[in-house]
Amino acid sequence: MLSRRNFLAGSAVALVGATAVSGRAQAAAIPEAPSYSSPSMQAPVPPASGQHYQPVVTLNGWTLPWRMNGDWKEFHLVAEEVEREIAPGMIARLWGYNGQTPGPTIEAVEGDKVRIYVTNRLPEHTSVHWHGMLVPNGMDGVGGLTQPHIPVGKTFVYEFLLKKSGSFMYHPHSDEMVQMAMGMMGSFVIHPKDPNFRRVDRDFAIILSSYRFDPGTSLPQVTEMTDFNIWTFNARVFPGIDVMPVGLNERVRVRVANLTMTNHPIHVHGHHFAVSCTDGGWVPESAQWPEATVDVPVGTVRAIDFLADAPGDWAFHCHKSHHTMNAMGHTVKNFIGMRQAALRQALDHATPGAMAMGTDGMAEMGSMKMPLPDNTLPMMSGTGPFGPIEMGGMFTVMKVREGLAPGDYTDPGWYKHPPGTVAFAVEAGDAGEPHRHETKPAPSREPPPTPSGHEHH
Ligand SMILES: [Cu+2]
Repeated sequence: MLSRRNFLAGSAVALVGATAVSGRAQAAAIPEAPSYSSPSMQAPVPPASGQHYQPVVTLNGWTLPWRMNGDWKEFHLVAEEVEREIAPGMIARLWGYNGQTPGPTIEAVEGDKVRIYVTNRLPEHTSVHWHGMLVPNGMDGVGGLTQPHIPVGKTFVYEFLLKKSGSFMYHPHSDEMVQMAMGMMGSFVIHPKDPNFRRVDRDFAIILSSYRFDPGTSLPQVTEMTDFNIWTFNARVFPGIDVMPVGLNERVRVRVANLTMTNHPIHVHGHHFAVSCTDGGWVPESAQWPEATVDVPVGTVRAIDFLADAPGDWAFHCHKSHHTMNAMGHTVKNFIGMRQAALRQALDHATPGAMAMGTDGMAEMGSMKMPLPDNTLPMMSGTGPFGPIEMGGMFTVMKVREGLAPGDYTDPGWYKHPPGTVAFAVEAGDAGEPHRHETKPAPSREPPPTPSGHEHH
């Protein structure tokens, strides 16, 4: 298996090779291609020059640095093999850009002229399509239709004016089924020219991607059409997904882009929101309506805006309940309600030593420590202040807190509920008004260290 060290050494060699063949003058003109190998969240990057904007935060991701060359904003994407930690305990061998999948978020401003270099270090040709963006036809990135595919080892340049602000994506339009199933995608955010237009205090970017991994393997099945088993926010699953820390009464935007092969109803607890923007542009305020769940169809972006006016730890997740699970067998028989003794007897007869499980539901999976094949995640995991959180996949927590400093994205820990505000057990014999047996977090359960560490870079 390719080790990280060998892989990096290999990339460096490839870079030297690529620049050597493209000629000295051109090599000097190509901007550096930054690389990021960590799945931890990079703090938002305010623009170093030019028009100010509120930068986006990519959960478990980062933003691509750029340089000015005359009046062109220049970026350099490198399509290449990457290793992605899906969550602690599982490394996937995927394809992406500049060291990660999803690729870095590209941020620019309406009216910018952008020049995007794309170097192909994949084992096959590729191209980049700027999804939802209004570009000249020859810059649309459809291999064979609007440009030749970018051959292995070559660098192509895309140049266009950013006509409209909004929430977009980039992904290949070459061998699309394979390249997207291998993780090639990224967010592209164009900020409005007027920094006060629909301004928010926190702006999160999430791309939904899905994979089919057979147990114990690190390469996804790229020909899978429907039976995916790893459902991700930015190629991470719960409990490996960054939390979303939000200051009380801040205005929040979450941009959700879907490059899976099915729709995802994204549900936010404790708040009502409106869809402010799609990959077709801004939704006029007069055309918005309140929502608690928004369906994000395949190949679209939905940006939701809301006021975070309720303190607490609020679940933020896909509402398809099998998308908040990690890899599991889908042919498991339903034993709910079956009498254990009869079941055990039958099982002992058929498969001596087998475990009878699931007669009361599958919640026990949340705390069960079963031996797993290497490089495979439990179906559900993660522990909260009150016990196991029986989730995996597309699930994270929005942590709304009073007094959170602007720009602070460190995990504030678990919410401390005001006394008397947590659901509680009643006891037999309680008469009239139920006696309030205060529910306390389990004392032994400290908030676990944040899986991704939330390093600031
Ligand atoms: Cu879903």
